[in-house]
Amino acid sequence: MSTVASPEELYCHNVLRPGNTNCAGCGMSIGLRWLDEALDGEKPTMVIPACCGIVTAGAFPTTAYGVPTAASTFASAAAVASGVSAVYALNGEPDVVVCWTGDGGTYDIGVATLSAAAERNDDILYICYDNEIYGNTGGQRSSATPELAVTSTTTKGKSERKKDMMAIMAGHRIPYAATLSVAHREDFLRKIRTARKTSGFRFLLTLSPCPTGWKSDPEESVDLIRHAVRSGLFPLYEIFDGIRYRLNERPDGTPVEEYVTRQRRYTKVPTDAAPLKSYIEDQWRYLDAMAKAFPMEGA
Ligand SMILES: Cc1ncc(C[n+]2csc(CCOP(=O)(O)OP(=O)(O)O)c2C)c(N)n1
Ligand code: SF4
Repeated sequence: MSTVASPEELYCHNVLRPGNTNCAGCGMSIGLRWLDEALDGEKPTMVIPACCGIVTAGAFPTTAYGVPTAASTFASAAAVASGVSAVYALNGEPDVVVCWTGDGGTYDIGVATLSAAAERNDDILYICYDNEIYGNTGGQRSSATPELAVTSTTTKGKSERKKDMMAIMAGHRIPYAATLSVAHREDFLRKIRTARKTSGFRFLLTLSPCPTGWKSDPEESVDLIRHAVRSGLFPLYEIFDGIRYRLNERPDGTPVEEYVTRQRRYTKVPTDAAPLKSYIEDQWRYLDAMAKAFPMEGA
């Protein structure tokens, strides 16, 4: 029996197929493949606004997406996903509708319809791949860009802190929200499966390495995210019903410098990276307080 995958196996059933336009080391490539894996054979319907994620498909008439995919404007992505989900429900066709968007589409341009869909608790799995810039248009700052990072519009390093999108989504009291790391495979798959089993609005946020915008080496992408988690810069946690917290990993003392010095977007960072350290401290004080006051049972 041949061990070579047939063209059908290779090209027809995957969310993301070979031949896509992602840069080497792009976090989306891992995220989309793990999304596929965690859905255990179920084919999602994707809704993707005008970010790198829709360029990924390639030029018409071909497409690198192996599942039904709708391209939307930024402002309408969550609304389009709500509509698709409602039609599936009306037709009695069970389906998972995934809204796959960058941070520009999530934190900034699409936040109105995102908020509306979350407030209505529409049955959508919303996944933000957060590369902390507007990657597709040359790496401008977004409200997800961290303090100190150099972008094409913050040439001396950003002055403001990263927006806390998880807290904003928790404020909508949605059934499930979680952060995901492309360096923590089992945790990533588990959270997608938890989200899949939950009905209503689900929000997942994954820090998505972008060698082009972060000015990092493609082969370091996964390691960078591992350092972001270990240093406490990108905490892994879950929020149930907008109130009950489960913290999945604690900082292990890895200095945040190990993360920033490998990315040339941080070349203007002062050598001690003090603002990022105080951001980490504040973030963990907040998360620890929430998890203590409102623990998730079994956490
Ligand atoms: C309303 C609107 N504003 C601006 C643009 C131009 N634009 C196209 S892609 C893009 C960047 C989007 O960034 P993000 O959502 O973070 O995704 P990424 O490109 O990083 O994958 C922008 C600003 C647009 N298409 N529509
Ligand atoms: S610019 Fe960044 S997010 Fe866009 S495809 Fe390249 S690595 Fe991925």
